[in-house]
Amino acid sequence: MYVLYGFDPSPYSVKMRAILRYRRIPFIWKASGNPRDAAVAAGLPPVIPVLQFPDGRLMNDSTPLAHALEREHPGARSIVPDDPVQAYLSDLLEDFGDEWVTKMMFHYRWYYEADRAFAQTWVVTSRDPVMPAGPRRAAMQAFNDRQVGRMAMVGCTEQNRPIIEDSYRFVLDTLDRHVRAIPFLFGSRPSLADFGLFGQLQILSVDPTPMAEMRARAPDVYCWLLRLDDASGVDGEWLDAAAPLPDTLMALLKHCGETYLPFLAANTCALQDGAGEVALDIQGRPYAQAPFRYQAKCHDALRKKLAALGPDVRRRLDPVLEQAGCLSFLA
Ligand SMILES: N[C@@H](CCC(=O)N[C@@H](CS)C(=O)NCC(=O)O)C(=O)O
Repeated sequence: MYVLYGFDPSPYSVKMRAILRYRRIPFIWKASGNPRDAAVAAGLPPVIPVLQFPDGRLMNDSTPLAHALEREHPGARSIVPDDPVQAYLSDLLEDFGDEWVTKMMFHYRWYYEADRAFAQTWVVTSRDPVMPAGPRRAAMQAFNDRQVGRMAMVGCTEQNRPIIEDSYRFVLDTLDRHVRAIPFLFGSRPSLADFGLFGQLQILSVDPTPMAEMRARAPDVYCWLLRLDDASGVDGEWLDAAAPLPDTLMALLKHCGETYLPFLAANTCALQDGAGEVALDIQGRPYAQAPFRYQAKCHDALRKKLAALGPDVRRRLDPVLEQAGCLSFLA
C-alpha cells in the first residue's frame, strides 16, 4: 500500500491525493502530526507531500512523483495525454499552476486578515485538532509569522498584488468558460495540468477571500474542483489531436506567455547574472521579487523537454506555442 504524508491545507498534498484517487491507486492518507517529519527523516527536501511506495521508498515533489506513478502504473488512467503536443502543453500548464498560481494561493492566504486567521487555524488543527488553548495560540502565531515573513521571498508584495490578483481573476474567468464546454483541460478525462491547477485552486476555494470571489464569478470552477477532488469514477477521452485547440485553452496558454513565462525567463537570467532581484514588466506593470532557484530548475526542465521532442511533434507544437506567445521563452 502507498502512504501519502500531507495535510488538507497544503496545495501540493491535495493535488497528489487527487491524482492517486483518479488513478485508482490505493493509498493511506497520513495527515496528522507533522507530515514534513517523514521527509526530514528520509533525508529528502523538507516539503510535503511525501509519498511512500509499497516497497518502502520515500519521495517528494509532486511533479516527479506524478511521473514516477506513470512509470509504475502505465496505461489506463494515465494523466499524460496520448498526443505528445497535448502532453507538452499539459506539462506547461501544470508548471504554471504549481509555480505561478501558487503565488495567488500564498498572497490571498497571508495578505488578508480573515484569510490569515483562518489559515492559522486550519494548519494548526490539521496537525493536532485538540491542542490545549495556550500552545495552540502560540503555534498559530508562530506559523503566521513564519509565512508572513516569507511573502516577499515568493513575490507576494504590495507592488505585485494587482498583477497577482488580476491573474487570479483571469484564470477563474477563463477556466469557468472552459469547464462549461469541456469537462477537463484536455478532454473528458483529467490531465496533469488539471491536477496542477487543482492543487492551488482547491486551497483558494476554501480560504475566505478568494473563495468568495470564486463562488461569485466562477461557480463552475468551484464545482470542477469538487469533481476533481475524487475523480475515481471518471472514464473519459482526450481531445481530438487533429482538431484545433479550444479557444479557452489557447487563452490560458497566452496568459501563461504574458505572466509566468516572462517571469521564469527573467528569474533564470537573474540567477545567471548573480543579480539580487528579478525585475520585469508583466502586462505593462512592474513586478519584482528575489530570484528563486527551484523555478530556474522548472524553466530548464520545460526547455529540455521541448528540445527533446522530434521534428514531427515540433511541427505541430511550435505554431501553438508561437501563437500563445510562449515559444521564445522555451526554445
Ligand atoms: N514542488 C513541490 C512543492 C512542495 C511544497 O512547497 N510544499 C509546501 C507545502 S504546500 C511545503 O512543504 N513547504 C515547506 C514549508 O512550509 O516548510 C511539490 O510540487 O510537491
